[in-house]
Amino acid sequence: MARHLITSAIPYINGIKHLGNLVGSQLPADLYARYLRGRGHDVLFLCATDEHGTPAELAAAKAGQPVADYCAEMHAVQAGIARGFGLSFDHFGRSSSPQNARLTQYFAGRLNDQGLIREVTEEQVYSVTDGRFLPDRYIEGTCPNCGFESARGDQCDNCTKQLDPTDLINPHSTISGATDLEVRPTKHLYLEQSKLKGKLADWIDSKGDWPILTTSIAKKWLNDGDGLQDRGITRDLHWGVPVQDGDKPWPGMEGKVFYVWFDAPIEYIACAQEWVDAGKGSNWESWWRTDKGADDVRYTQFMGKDNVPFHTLSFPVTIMGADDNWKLVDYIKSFNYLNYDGGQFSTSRGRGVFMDQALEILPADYWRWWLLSHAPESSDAEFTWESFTQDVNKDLADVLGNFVSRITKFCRAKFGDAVPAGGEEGGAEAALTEELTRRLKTYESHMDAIEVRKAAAELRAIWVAGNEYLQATAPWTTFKTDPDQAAAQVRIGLNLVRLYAILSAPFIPEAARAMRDAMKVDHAAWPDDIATSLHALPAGHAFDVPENLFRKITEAERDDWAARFAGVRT
Ligand code: B3M
Ligand code: ZN
Repeated sequence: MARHLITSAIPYINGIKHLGNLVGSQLPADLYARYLRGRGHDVLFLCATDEHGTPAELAAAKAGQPVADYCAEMHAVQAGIARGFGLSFDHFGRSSSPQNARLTQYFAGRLNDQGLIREVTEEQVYSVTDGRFLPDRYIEGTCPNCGFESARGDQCDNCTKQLDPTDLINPHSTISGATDLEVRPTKHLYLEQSKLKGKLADWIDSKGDWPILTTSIAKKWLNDGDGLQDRGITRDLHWGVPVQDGDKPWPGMEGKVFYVWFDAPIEYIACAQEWVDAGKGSNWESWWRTDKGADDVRYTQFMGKDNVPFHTLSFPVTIMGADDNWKLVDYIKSFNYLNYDGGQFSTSRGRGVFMDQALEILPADYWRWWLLSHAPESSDAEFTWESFTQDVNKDLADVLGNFVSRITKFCRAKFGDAVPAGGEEGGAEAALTEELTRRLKTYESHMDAIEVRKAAAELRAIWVAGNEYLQATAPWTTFKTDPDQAAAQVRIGLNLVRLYAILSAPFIPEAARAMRDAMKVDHAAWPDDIATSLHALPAGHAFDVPENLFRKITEAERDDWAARFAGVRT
């Protein structure tokens, strides 16, 4: 038994994630966590909401709520949707937790002690009416390039020109509309990442087994000049972790907070502490500190490609720079983008299917299966209603669902509601055993390597093998001449249902649970050996015929949903 720490990139608090976000981090992380638990390993799987920063403040203001209330509400919403998708986090934490505030302040203090923090005075726009410095995106005015009247301080949405707030004509605060803006000096803390460049490069070079997507992005940012510049880790905002040097005030930094990307990854650690404080576990340090037992932990992170630079450079700098026995990540699984029906999913434009909407129209397993079996690993992938309908109907309804219902119904009709006795096995069973033995090994090796699409394809092949066995042996025909032999075939078929329940659980946990319940299996360990597991349910073992596991999506539904989600979410 090994110990596995798994984290998924923590979703921003402002709004509900779309299916592209889901398949790029939380869902494959859940697949891996469920698989490792299934194989008997000790797993700690953590995720949280990323609650600080300008986007949270803006969203709360738009909702007319105090930001803390907004975050508490949205956290509950996201937690509910995560449960709906069967995401089996051991804890779903919050980056606004007191644990994260203390740890973030601790890391900043520690990095300062190590000589890795420098104070920098910058010029920034200050709003006299609002009584605060304004981040670039809180400032709007007329674009000097195209004349668009609501250009933001960082960019014009009309002509896409990158702007500096001081470029804007007639600038005003988007918080109050105030125009009494001034440029004032303000002090910030910079993390001197450049000092750790060599160490970081050696570390990344040592990760030859990482996905190319991960290492290529890391190396690009590390070597292309811009990547490892020293980085401001504080902001003039109210909402965030107050800047402190450990538990002491930081002179000159009063009223400032840490930058959201500084405290968000630290939440991976704080989340383990929250997990313990919530009474769900003990000794979080044994997962996170190499001097306290985390030496034998394998730590895997999941994320979309846009999050790779922060996880391969900035966060490791925090961990390495603190030089205090914190655990570095062992493996980073990153994903390309999932596109939506000829374009991109877009949160800001509300384009595509969002997690709450998906669950309103179909159970989680339908989505889980399609998304994971089309995970954007080697390149971007595309969701289309055509592909979704076709694959769900074929893989889940025709192949798996039909197998389960056919064998259980046939047994009940001819032999009753228990595994039948009698008959002998022959060549067909030996061939099936041989094929499944081989396929199980392949399935396991893809899962161990987190090759999500390949694992899905192998699982599908395992389902198909059962169907082909049933097709070839045809117990309904055998029964007419040799009921005993038909009994042996049905016995194998029922045992396949049990086996499928175990092997499919990481992908489609609800259906797997329904299969296990129908087979009345309480404890189902991962199979060591196919021959044994095809005889796990003995003659006389009672079972139920399950409700249809999967229904087919109709053409009318497909067209209806395609039209409903073609526009913009309201
Ligand atoms: N919240 C961005 C995202 O949701 C960011 C990830 C933080 S991971 C520490 O994609
Ligand atoms: Zn413009």
